[in-house]
Amino acid sequence: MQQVQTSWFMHKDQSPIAQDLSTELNISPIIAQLLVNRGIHDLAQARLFLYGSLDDLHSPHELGGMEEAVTRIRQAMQQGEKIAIYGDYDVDGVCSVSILLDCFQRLSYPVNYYIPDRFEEGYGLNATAIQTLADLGYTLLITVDCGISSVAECELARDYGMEVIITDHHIPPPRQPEAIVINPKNDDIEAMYNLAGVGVAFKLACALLEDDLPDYWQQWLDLVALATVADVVPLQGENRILVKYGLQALANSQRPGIQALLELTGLSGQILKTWHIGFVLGPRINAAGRLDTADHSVDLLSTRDTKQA
Ligand SMILES: [Mn+2]
Repeated sequence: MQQVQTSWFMHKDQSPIAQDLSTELNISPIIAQLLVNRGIHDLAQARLFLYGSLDDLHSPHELGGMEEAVTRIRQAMQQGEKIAIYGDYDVDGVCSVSILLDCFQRLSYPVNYYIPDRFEEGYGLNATAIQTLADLGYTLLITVDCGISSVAECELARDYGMEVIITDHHIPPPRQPEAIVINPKNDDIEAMYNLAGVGVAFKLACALLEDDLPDYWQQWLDLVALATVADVVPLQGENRILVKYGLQALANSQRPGIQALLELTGLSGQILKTWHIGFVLGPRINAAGRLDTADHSVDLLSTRDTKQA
């Protein structure tokens, strides 16, 4: 049998911070040093990294634009306006759409969604889609996972009498669209800075449902984990917590579409890791938008019918 030839080179001197972490948290000096090597420099940060729980999630209202967005959506619902969710064809986009669709369903308010065609239209808001939605009488557009660069398209929407709420996580351009914008990259809250598109849509959905069904948000954790991992955002801050709990939620998901997907991939009853999302589940959800239309993936994640799933 071949001998393993790996050598480990350790940082010789443990920094005083690492020693503190090791004593205070009762963890091995090696783990403490690893935390320090990864930029974790105080007890609170280390505790959150190792033991962060759902109670540590920030209120959605800490995100800029949230109040305005919630007020505008409630107004639209009171006035019976037609609302469309404008998504994207990747895992982040379809999970975001599915969460908001479910949220509005809980609120008993009918909404529709639009996902551009990957080949014909490409990513993000486009003029033809906006015109189509305006012609259909939509007056409020809520983007997920896109929109932060769509200055001209938002102007066009305005010309058509449509208001746009942008929820996005991409880095904003110097000039942002004239719209209600929720994007953690605009805020200075470290824990939420790296949220994926789904994290931002999730926060909006939490805020919309907090009066009627304050605990319902836990049912979205499976989709949040799925899209957060598939979108390859850093698993730090809230992402780490959302994925930690979301992976368990995914394995135990009551969503017929997730159950069907787990069964098909031989993952039913297994402990799920991020690898399973990145290389087994994610690509299958992405495939719909690459081969035909991402609507199939939204249907899969939204259906309550086992047969259809
Ligand atoms: Mn994304």
